[in-house]
Formats: sequence, C-alpha cells, structure tokens
Amino acid sequence: MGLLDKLSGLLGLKKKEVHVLCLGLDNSGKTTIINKLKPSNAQCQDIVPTIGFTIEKFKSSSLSFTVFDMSGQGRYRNLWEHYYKDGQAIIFVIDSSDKLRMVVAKEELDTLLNHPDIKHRRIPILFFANKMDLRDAVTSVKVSQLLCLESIKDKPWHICASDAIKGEGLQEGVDWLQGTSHTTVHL
Ligand code: G3D
Ligand code: MG
Repeated sequence: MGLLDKLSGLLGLKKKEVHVLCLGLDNSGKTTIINKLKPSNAQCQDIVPTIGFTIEKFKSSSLSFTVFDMSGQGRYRNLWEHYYKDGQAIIFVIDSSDKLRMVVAKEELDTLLNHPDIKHRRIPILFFANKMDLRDAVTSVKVSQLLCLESIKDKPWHICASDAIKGEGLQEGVDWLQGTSHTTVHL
C-alpha cells in the first residue's frame, strides 16, 4: 500500500475527498515528495502553467493534492491563495540546507498563517525539514526554531526531518497527518 493510500485510508469511513495543500518555496522538494507519496494510479489531474507559476494537482481515490511554489512575484499570490479555503491539511516543505532563504520561508509561513482562510481554522500542518542528507542542512529542531513553530498555538503541527530522494521521513509525516486528521479535519 502506498503512503497516500494509507493516508486516504482515514477516509474509508467518511468517503469524502480530502484536499491537501503542499506548499513551500521553489526548490524545497515538494514535487519530489509528492511523487514519492502518490500512488501509481494517481492521475496528474491538472498542471496549470501560467507564466512563471505552476500549480500541480493530483488525485487518488479520496485524496487530492494541490502543489505550488510560494515564491516568485507577489502578483501570483492571489492565484495560490485561492486554494486555501478548500485545503483541509497542509504539508509545508523547507529546504533545510538553504539557510539564506529560511527567512523567506518564514515570511511565507507567517503570511499563510495570517490569511483569513487559514487563520481561524484548526487545519493540521505537517512540516518537512527536507534535504537532511545534505552536509549544510540544519536539524529539524533548528528549522523549527528558525520558523518559530512553537508560536503556532491554534493548529496541530508536526515537523519531520526528511530526505525526499531516498523517501526517508515521509512515512512518519504521513502517519502523523493521518492520526491528526481523524480528529481535526472536518469532512
Ligand atoms: P520543488 O517542487 O519544491 O520546487 P523539487 O522542488 O522537488 O523539484 O526539488 C528541487 C531539487 O531538490 C531537485 O534537484 C530534487 O532532486 C532535489 N531534492 C529534493 N528533495 C531532496 C532531498 O531530500 N535531498 C537532496 N539532496 N535533494 C533533494 P534537481 O537537481 O533536479 O533540481
Ligand atoms: Mg515543483
């Protein structure tokens, strides 16, 4: 059973689709992670390229994924924020080796958390401190400090160190999301 099948197993009882948003700066590893997670029968529903901005969408039996880069010019912001209200879980991916852009990732996270469609919802957020295999990578504890995750009080969150190329850490993350989704995602 693929990781995604397992995650979607939580819907066995409820039979409704869960929308997962996979976000983070470009080059953090989102596409690599999603490709590892999605079952082989997942269909690439939609890749919507506009100039400089791409939204990837995947769908399996009861789970749909919307993936996009939170970077580039602010003019794309409206495009991606449009998806927030339908998201029932968030996977936020960080390149742990990119210390220079960690502050940009934090800014994007803060903007996300303050968005009206996210701010007042107990939407679970799974953080992947990705690229742990790289020599320059900081630990997941350090990533968590740099992003001030402890200040997130009103949403369940969890951080996992991951190496998306080898697939390490992804299972732990999905297990957490599956566990928390039972109690926090309203279907
Ligand atoms: P994005 O979808 O967030 O933009 P990608 O990111 O999934 O396209 O990944 C960006 C680059 O980082 C890719 O390399 C990918 O192979 C690499 N990458 C993703 N996850 C990891 C990881 O855990 N460890 C390491 N070392 N590299 C990772 P290329 O060379 O294809 O640009
Ligand atoms: Mg990508």
